[in-house]
Amino acid sequence: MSAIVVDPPTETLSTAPPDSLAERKGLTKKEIAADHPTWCPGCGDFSVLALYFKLIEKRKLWHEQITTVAGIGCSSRFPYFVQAHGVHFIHGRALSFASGVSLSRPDLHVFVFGGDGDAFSIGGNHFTHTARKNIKLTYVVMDNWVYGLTKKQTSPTSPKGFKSKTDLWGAIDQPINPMKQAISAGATFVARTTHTNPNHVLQMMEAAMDHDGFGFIECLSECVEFYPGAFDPSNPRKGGVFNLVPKEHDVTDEIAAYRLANEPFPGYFGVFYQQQRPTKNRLEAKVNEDARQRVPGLADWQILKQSFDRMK
Ligand SMILES: Cc1ncc(C[n+]2csc(CCOP(=O)(O)OP(=O)(O)O)c2C)c(N)n1
Ligand code: SF4
Ligand SMILES: [Mg+2]
Repeated sequence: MSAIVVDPPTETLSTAPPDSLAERKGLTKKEIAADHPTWCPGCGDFSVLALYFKLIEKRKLWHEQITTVAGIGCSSRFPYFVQAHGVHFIHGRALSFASGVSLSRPDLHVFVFGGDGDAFSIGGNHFTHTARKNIKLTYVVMDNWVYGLTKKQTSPTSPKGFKSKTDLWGAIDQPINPMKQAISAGATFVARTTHTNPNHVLQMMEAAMDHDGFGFIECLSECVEFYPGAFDPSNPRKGGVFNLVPKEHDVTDEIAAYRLANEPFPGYFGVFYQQQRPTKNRLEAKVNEDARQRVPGLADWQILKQSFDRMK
């Protein structure tokens, strides 16, 4: 049976500007910022948005080179606040939508933002499969250890004992560890940061964007309304400690990455794991190209028709 074929992705997956546009100036924050964010004053999500604007400015990304995708949640309102192509999609399905964009438009850099509930509860399944398929995109989970939008339910990252509307006497379930979850699922870039350290957030976003594959960042982002002070132990300004991943850590060592991820809160910040493995984008492009070679001269729609006819 022939493979189903879509338009041929370009060979290089790059956000570098085409030559004809090389003289164009980078976008300013004013040109990329949309509506005023509707988050509560002091919400950690403001910082992540500001650093996304900085990334776009610094790396001279233009509107037509990026897309911003999210699911549902306070953090997932993100694309509303970015003046560029983007989608506020179904709860937990941001990664499936983003995967389609990434596979069909390899010229774009796809950024996905969302919360811990969106990523690890309803979207847990999609997280696993996007990671194992190594789809080229950058996924920033703004982890506040709670469901913010729906006003304080226990999330998969809420620690035991957290009192919420769903656990009046304190959470009793073992929380998931996003770093371990990402590494074991097959993510090829796994990093951790916190909204209180802007330089570090930007550094991690740039590194994830430059990674050819699924780049995952857990960014602690405080919900000042329903979980105030959750991350104070990681904030030196609140008497906490911000420990960088030790210099001698080998990011290609999966077991060492698990060891880092196993450290008790506040743990470490930086790149835990990075590995080069072919992306689904490249593998699928090759399958499609091979299919075209087998039936030279046929348009994609004709190849598709042949495939369907054979199934009858
Ligand atoms: C199918 C479906 N189930 C439930 C909801 C209700 N809902 C909306 S956001 C959300 C949780 C959001 O939590 P999180 O992803 O952590 O984002 P935050 O608001 O904390 O940033 C839930 C349960 C929904 N919108 N759709
Ligand atoms: S409820 Fe929490 S997560 Fe949502 S905007 Fe307010 S502070 Fe941020
Ligand atoms: Mg949340």
